[in-house]
Amino acid sequence: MKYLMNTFSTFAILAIFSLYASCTSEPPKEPTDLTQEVIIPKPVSVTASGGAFTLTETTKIYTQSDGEELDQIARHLSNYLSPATGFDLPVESAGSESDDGHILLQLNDSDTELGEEGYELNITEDALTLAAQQPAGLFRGLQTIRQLLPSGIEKDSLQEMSWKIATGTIRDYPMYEYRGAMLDVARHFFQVDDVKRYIDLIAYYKLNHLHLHLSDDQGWRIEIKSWPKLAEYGGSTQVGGEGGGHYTQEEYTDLVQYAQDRFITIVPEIDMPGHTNAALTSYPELNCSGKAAELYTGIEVGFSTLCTDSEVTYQFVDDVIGELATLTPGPYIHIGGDESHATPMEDYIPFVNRAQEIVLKHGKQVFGWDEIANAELVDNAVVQYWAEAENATKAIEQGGKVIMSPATKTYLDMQYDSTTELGLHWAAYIEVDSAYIWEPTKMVAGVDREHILGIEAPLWSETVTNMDEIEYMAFPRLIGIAEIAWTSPVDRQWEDYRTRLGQHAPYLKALEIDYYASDLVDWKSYE
Ligand code: IFG
Repeated sequence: MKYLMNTFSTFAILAIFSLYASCTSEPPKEPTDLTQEVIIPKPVSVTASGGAFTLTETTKIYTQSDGEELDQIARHLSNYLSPATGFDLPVESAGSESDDGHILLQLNDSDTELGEEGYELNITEDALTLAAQQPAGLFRGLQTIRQLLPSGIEKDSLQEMSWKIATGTIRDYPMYEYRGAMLDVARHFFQVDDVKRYIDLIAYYKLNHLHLHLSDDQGWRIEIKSWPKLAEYGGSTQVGGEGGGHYTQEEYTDLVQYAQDRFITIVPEIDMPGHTNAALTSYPELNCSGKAAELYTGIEVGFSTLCTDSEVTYQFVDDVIGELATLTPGPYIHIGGDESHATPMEDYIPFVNRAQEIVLKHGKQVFGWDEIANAELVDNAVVQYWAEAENATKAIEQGGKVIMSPATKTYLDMQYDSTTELGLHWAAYIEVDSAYIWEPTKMVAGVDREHILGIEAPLWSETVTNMDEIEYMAFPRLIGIAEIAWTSPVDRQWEDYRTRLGQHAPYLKALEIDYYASDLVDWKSYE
C-alpha cells in the first residue's frame, strides 16, 4: 500500500508540475498583427502588414547618418538586446549593402511632424527601419522596439527562443515636451545605483526629466564646495535617524551624464526658504538666531526658514545655485518655495524674487512649487502645480508655464488604499485607475493646453527607504502618468489601458520591477 501511495504521489506531483509548467511558460505567440501589440505609452498610429521580422545573430545595426550620437544610440540598442539573445550585434555606418534582417537607424530632418522626440518605425520581414528628426526620437523609438519583442528580451540571462516582431508601421510623437518623475532623496537618501535604476525605468516609458529633491529638513544631499558642512553634517542623517548620505559633485555629474545618455534632463531642486533645516543645522549664520538648528529626523513640514533679512543668506543662495548650475547642463534650477509656513509672506516674496534673480544670473530658468507664483515671476519661470489652484492661476496670469503635479493624482507616495503599508494619504488614496483617469487640462479652470509645459509625478520618501519600495509605490501608477504625458486624451480610455497594462505584466516581471499588482487589473501571468 505504502509503495502504491508513493507511486500515486509521485504521479500526482509530476502531473501538477507539468500543469504548472504549461500555464506559466506558454510559448510566445507568433506576432503577426502589429496593431495587437501592447506599447505603453500608446503610440499615435500603428498599421499592420501581417508578417514578422526576425532578429538573429546575423542582424546588423546600421546608422544612416554619421555621428557619435547615433552610434551611441545604436550601441544602446545592441546592449538592450544582447543579454537575453546572446547576440552581439555590430553597429556599422550604412553603405549601399542592405543585407536582409538588418536594423537601420536614420535621421530625417524633413519629417518635422515628428518634432524633438517623435519617431517612425517601419518593420518589414527583411528590415527594421527607425527614423526620427532628432536623436532623442531614435532613443524613444528604441523603447518601442523593446516592447515589440517578446518580454524575455528584458531578462538578463540567455533565453532560448526566437525573436520576432510583427511587421507594419508605427508613427509616434509626444503630447507634452516635459514628461517627468521626481525622486525625494532628502527624506531618505538613495545611492547612485538606485537613482540609475530609476533612470533606466523612467526611460523605458519615454519620460524625459528627472527632478531630484536634493535638500530638505532631514538632509542635504549634494556636495557644495564653498559650504562643505551642508553635505558633511546636513547630510549625515535622514528620516528615522539611521543612515543618510550625499552625492559628491563627481557622483552628481555621473548621474547627470547617465541621464543625458538616455535623453533625460536632470532638474536639481534646492528647496527654500522653507524645508531648510538641514542647511540651518550646518551653519549658525544661516539662522536669524545665530544659533545652529538641531538635526531633524521626523516628518513634520513647515517649521524651518532661512533668515531672509540677512545678506549671508543671499551669499549662501548664490554660492549654492552657482555651483549647482555649473554641474547641471539642463535649463532648470528648481528653488522649491513650498510650505514656507515659518516665513511671513512679506519676507517670502522678496526672498523668492532675489532667489529668482540669482538663478537667472547663473544662466538657468526658474522652476518652483506653485507658491512661488505669489512672488513676481521672472521670464520663462515654470511653476509646479501640486496643491493650490489659485497659485497655478497666478502663474499663468504672470505668463509662467505650469507643470501639472496634482497631489491627488500624481503623488506616488500616496497609499494605493487604506491597506497600503507604505506612503501617506493626506492628499488622497490613489489606486491605479485614479492615477490614470484624469486630464491635465481639466484640473484648474483657465489652465489650458497652451499653459501646460508638461506632467511630473513626484515620489516623496518620508516612508520609502529602498529601491523595492520606490518601485512598489511608483509602479504601475507612473506608467499611466507617462501615458497621460505622451498620448493624446482622445486615445486614452481606462478600460483599454487597464487591458494593455495587464498584458504588459510579463515585461514588468522580466524587468524585475517590484510593482503593486492592483486588483483592478487582470495581470497576465505568462508571456
Ligand atoms: N508636501 C511637501 C513635501 C512632502 C509631501 C509628502 C510638496 C511640494 C507633502 N511639499 O509636496 O515635502 O512632505 O506627500
